[in-house]
Amino acid sequence: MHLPMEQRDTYGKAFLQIMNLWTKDEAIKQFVFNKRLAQIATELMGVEGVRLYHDQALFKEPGGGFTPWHADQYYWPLANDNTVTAWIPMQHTPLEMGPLEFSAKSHQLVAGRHLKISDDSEQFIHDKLRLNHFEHIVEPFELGEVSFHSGWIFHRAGANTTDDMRQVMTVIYMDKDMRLKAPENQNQQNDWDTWCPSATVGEIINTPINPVLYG
Ligand SMILES: O=C(O)CCC(=O)C(=O)O
Repeated sequence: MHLPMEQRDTYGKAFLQIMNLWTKDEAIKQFVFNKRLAQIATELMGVEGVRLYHDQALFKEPGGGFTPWHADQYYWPLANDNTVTAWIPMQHTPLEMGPLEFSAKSHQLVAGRHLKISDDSEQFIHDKLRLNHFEHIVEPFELGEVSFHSGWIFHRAGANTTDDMRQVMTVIYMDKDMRLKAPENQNQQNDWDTWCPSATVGEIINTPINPVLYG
């Protein structure tokens, strides 16, 4: 995280990440455990309730690079598709700052799901999305707007060409009945070890760091 920009790879240039801040700070815990956001996540997925998978603060530095096309659920050892991330910018985020961009309805596309965030994912997914004529949505965010995206939707972000840090808080929700699946890649193994280490494959992820936030 402390390497100069020019020595980092594309993923490292995209943002600095700090995770599970709710375990370190009471004010952030109140924010992450906010029932209104958790209710919206629950209703969007049409489930009975949601649990926390983890939170994540993302800082795209001044001069920070683009976030390559990817789908989040590639990283997650989760048995069903009922996952959603609330992406919450902490400032007005104009196009020059690299707001989150989406490919509308691209959760229907399976090609590209096997790729981690990289130059390869940027190119491969870009080409597939163009070929299939998915609509590319890029809009600035006002302070106070919150974006929700499902785990298999393809998304990216542009570079931050401003002199200000793009600060974003995210909360990742999952179905409260979500079960752990056997990891299918090393990143999913790492996620299991980090975000729900005491969960058991095939069982509901009911651990102390995955509390039910709604329902
Ligand atoms: O903020 C970004 O640049 C990317 C965020 C992202 O991919 C996510 O929250 O799933």
